[in-house]
Amino acid sequence: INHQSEARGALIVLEGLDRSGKTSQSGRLLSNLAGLGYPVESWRFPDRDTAVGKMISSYLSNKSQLDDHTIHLLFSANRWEKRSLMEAKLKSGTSLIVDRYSYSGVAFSAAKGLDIEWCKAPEVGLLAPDLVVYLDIPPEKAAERGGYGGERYEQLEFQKNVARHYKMLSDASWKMIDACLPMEDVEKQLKEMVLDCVTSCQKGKPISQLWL
Ligand code: 2DT
Repeated sequence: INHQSEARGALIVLEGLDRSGKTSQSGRLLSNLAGLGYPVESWRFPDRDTAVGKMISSYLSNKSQLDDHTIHLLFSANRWEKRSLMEAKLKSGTSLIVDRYSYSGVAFSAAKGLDIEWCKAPEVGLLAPDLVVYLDIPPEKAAERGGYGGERYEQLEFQKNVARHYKMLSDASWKMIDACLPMEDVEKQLKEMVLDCVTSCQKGKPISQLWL
């Protein structure tokens, strides 16, 4: 039997504050895994290319205003519209590195004052990540990094509030990396964690669903 052909891919999620290095590290991780011969893709949420994603993008750049509950549900809908493709990719053996997921969804909306349980509800039934890596950086340090881009949410006081909500959502299964370390060190730690996860998924760890 060729077990390799039946091995599924891993769902790896990177979370962290704005400017914590998620996007740079996603790119490095993608090259590292691809270089080792693993089928892998890099995704991000929000996916601004879909119709829902365009509404989200317009909201984030302050070109439109939406009620806090409404935008929350749009972010969730944006994950739901990718769910079946996500499952198909994983089952076909491709690992996905996802820059932000449901935890961003809950942390950012709850930081505005929405009830956490209400925020989690529309995420129930989405695919659960096999690994959540949190790039940990003090909000003040993140703010010092080349400034924010001027989108909604890119303000120190709000980011501090988001950080508090991430801490509330995190559990013992999350892997933390000190995002103040040099990029190469973060990259190396991330690669090791992810290789472990990819291996356990190949060995048959089942795909599960949110919210755990
Ligand atoms: P980027 O700067 O990473 O494109 O994120 N956000 C993101 C939410 O409020 N809810 C969500 O579900 C997701 C995925 C975080 C754009 C901003 O959107 C926020 C930052």
